[in-house]
Amino acid sequence: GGGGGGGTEEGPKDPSEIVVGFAQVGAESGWRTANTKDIQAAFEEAGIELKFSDAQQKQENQIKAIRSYIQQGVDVISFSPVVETGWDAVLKEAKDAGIPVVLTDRAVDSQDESLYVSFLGSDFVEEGKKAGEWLVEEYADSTDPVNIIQLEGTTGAAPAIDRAEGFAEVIADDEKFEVVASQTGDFTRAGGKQVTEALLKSNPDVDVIYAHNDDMGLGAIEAIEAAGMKPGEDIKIITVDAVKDGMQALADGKINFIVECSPLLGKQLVDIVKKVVAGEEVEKRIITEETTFTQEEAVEALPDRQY
Ligand code: GZL
Repeated sequence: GGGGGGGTEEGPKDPSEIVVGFAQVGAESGWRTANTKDIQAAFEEAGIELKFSDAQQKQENQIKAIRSYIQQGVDVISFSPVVETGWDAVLKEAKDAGIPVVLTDRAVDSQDESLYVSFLGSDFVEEGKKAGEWLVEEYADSTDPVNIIQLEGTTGAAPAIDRAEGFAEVIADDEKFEVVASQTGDFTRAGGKQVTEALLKSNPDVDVIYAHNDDMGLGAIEAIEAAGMKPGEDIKIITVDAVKDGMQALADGKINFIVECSPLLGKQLVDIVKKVVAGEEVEKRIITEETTFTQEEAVEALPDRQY
């Protein structure tokens, strides 16, 4: 209980008394491991106990973790929903238990917005649009067809759905752009490599690969080189995230453009938790700041990249 007078009035809790349960997606990508590190460091720094679980990208494991946090009576539950659907029941259980939920990174498709107090993360449709805008600019002077392979993120995940939507919206304006094949690589390097190997066989004259994250783009680079072609030249590559390995490939000319998606959500999540526990208002939707990188900009930025 906090300080202050007797009775039921609880003063604001000291950070050392707050317990947060976090259900992470998994460790599928460089982005995810950077996100985990940043969140754990932020709570360590704030002196707030963080219970942490890794769901290996399985929704049922995230639901199990959320249920265990409810059982343990944590003060706040936070998680990054691996897919958009299927959360209403467990979020209702948290609400009935009086435990506020903060979404980070990915969204849920719940119609009932009372099931979470805040959603902190990027605007993935905007990220897809930025990728499309670079492509439109890059091919502005050409009238030849531009054949695109799209490497989708995890099926049903908000970033996969939205990055495809934003990209499609922008390239729809010019019929020279055609997505000749689109398949999920599940946000992993291995997935990106396998899918690219298969799709290059069935689509030999591909101009561009649009990968929903760096890791799948790095897998595509391996597949393109194995096929005796030059990534970044014979086939241009656009990715999203801007983690160190992606930025290195961009600086090396193997990727052509990266749309940043910041994994550094830890400090903002700590602030939201403190406000929620203190009974203060929090914004329902907090969109993270992020930019884009060309090859030249990657050379400049690489030395200072934190992740
Ligand atoms: C985006 C995040 C995505 C990253 C991938 O915020 O959900 O999941 O883009 C990660 O690298 O796997």
